[in-house]
Amino acid sequence: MSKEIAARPHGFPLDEGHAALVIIDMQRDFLEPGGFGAALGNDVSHLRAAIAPIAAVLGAARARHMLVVHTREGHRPDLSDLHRTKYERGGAGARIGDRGPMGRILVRGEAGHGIIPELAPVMGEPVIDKPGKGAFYATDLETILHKRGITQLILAGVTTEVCVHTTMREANDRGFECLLLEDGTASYFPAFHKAALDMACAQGGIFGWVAPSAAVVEALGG
Ligand code: TIU
Repeated sequence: MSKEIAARPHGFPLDEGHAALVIIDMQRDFLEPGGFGAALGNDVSHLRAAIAPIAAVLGAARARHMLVVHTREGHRPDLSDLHRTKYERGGAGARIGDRGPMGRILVRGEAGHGIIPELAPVMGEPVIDKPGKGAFYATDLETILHKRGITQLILAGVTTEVCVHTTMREANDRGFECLLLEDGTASYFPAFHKAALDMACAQGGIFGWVAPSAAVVEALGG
């Protein structure tokens, strides 16, 4: 039985038994001073606004025993899974693999690669390590979702227009229904955040739905 979540462009028919919460890249490297995001010249405080809304939905999802998946963007220590094109995106001293205050930037196993303590995964919640912006590229996420019978994704995390959007687009092409949390996603650029949300649900919901965290929490029974 589905329950409707108040959303744009129209109500989202939540099928709780087949829905998963996917929390994208809430890592110290993006959210804390001294990480990759800050090294690229960004103001990380914009991203921190998403923490409390995500925590609220996470609490409700766990209470309902929904599948919760966490992703982390990062690379092998020898950077053998890092395309040259991606490596060249950062400036000198702020490239993936460079040393920063939280260890080597976006390298698996380093402190900065970890998920922020406020949203730490618990036992049984899959953590997907992804080398790309999208969570489906070069990962086992699709297999895990199919095995659990998941058809709907509630997407949260950072940044709205980069890893969240890429993942939403990948998910769409794989047949998943996607709902973006409008206050549980964030960008270093508020204008990009707004545009990314608007374009997802324009044209009758070309990529999916957009809803505030409170509407999702309410649908999950508070
Ligand atoms: N997770 C994610 O969005 N990775 C990025 O590099 N985002 C930026 O906005 N730079």
